[in-house]
Amino acid sequence: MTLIDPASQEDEKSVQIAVEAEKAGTDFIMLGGSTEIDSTKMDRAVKAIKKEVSRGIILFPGSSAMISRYADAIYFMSLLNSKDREFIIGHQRKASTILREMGIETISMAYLVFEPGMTVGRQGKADLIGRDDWKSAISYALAAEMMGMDLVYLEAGSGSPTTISPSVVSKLKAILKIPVIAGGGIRSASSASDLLKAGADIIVTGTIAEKSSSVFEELRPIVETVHSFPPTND
Ligand code: 1GP
Repeated sequence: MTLIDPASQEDEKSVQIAVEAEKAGTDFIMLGGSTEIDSTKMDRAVKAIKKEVSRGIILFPGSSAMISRYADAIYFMSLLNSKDREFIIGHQRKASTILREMGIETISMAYLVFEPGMTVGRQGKADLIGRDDWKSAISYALAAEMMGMDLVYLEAGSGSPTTISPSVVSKLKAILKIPVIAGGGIRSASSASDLLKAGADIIVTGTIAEKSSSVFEELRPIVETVHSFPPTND
């Protein structure tokens, strides 16, 4: 999946990234990030991308304000290792009624932020999970599964110099039943491959597309690597 942060650039550039990412074979466009923007701006970005791209758009909101009725779905996410309850259940409480009224599909997701965490670690007041702290990761992820969440997102932070640890992913996948998303710091087919071999079900990249002059060239080998692995969950 390709993450585009509509706060990082003009809509025109977001559209261009989405078009190239679709050409490169990405499966979904994720729209969102840590920088606060309101629903009017989200609406504008979603509509602009939808006009040019047929891939589904899933919102990846940094707050309850980052909602758009024009998206195909939204990650209804909880930053389980935040020290601030606002990121665990506060934004979610504020958004739930409006999401039901909009009728948008919600995909419940546990969001776990690992070291170094980058902007989302700071903004989300995360009690960061150590890169190799698989025990802590497993306890959070299993709790999420037992609470009925659909997915677990393991996040190193956008722009991180390292990805989450493949060995933590494999320990987690050995006992977890729900799919695992890996994101943060993935900039090459080989780092994607390491995470996929460890059992990651979904790979998310953001920065590599936003910073590149040729999104297609950068994303193609990563997407091909992802698609060369058989699906690990039903
Ligand atoms: C951020 O995991 C995503 O939520 C993407 O990270 O920008 O480092 O690819 P990058």
